Amino acid sequence: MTVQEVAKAIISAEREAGGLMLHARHIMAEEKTDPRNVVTEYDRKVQQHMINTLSALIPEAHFFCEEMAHPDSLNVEHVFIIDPIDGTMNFVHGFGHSCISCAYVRAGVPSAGVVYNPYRDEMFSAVKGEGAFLNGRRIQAPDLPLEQCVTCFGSSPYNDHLTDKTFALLRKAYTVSLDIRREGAAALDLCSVAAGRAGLFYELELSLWDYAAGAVIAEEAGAKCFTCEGEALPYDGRKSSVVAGTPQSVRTFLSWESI
Ligand code: LIP
Repeated sequence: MTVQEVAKAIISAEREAGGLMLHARHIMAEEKTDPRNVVTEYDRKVQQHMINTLSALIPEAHFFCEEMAHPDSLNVEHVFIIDPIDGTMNFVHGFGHSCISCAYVRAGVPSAGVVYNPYRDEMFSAVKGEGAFLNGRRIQAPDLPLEQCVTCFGSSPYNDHLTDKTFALLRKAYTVSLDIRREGAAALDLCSVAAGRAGLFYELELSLWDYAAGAVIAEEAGAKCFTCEGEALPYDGRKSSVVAGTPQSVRTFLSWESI
């Protein structure tokens, strides 16, 4: 089974599962840890569809998914890292800006990423070393300075202790860049960077399933992705900060972090 074949299977599974989101009715938010951290029956339905489909493809694969009580271990040959609905708050409130995110890690190497926004029928995909695509057309993150870019950010709503720093950074970004956006789905923010829609994205704490696929896509599009301390993004299951963007914009952001 080649990585390309796995990526095609993920694309197909996400497109099928996207129908569950589009046809959702009476969406009821269930509180997980606090009112800002919610899940719905559709998160679980999408997750189960992805697991059923991909485990039929690779029976021995492990799954590291947001709505699993105990995600599988990551230290095996084949791992799928899935956020079944990234942007759940948007989904619950009808914003029409959420996605299904799935990364494929083979022998510890993030090898493919697929992010599907069913509301816009936008399928972002990448296989390591083969570039990034939107609906099959190549996408590229232009190396522009932040002054010529829009900044996306995430507010880390589950982590009040990060609020002051998040908005201090936002003040700097707003002063330098063309404008700011908080769109509510980290995976789609990373794809906006890959597509050249945004030149910078940051969020001070995300789970692996939030960024695993989008980071592969952004890097294959020529963007740079690091932790907000300028280190390589972890794929060991830890939560992490994320900054992604054009090389120039990321250098600007990281200079702020050092202040
Ligand atoms: C969300 C992220 C968002 C972040 C939220 C949450 P979820 O993912 O996409 O950027 O700010 O805290 O992590 O919970 O909707 O899958």
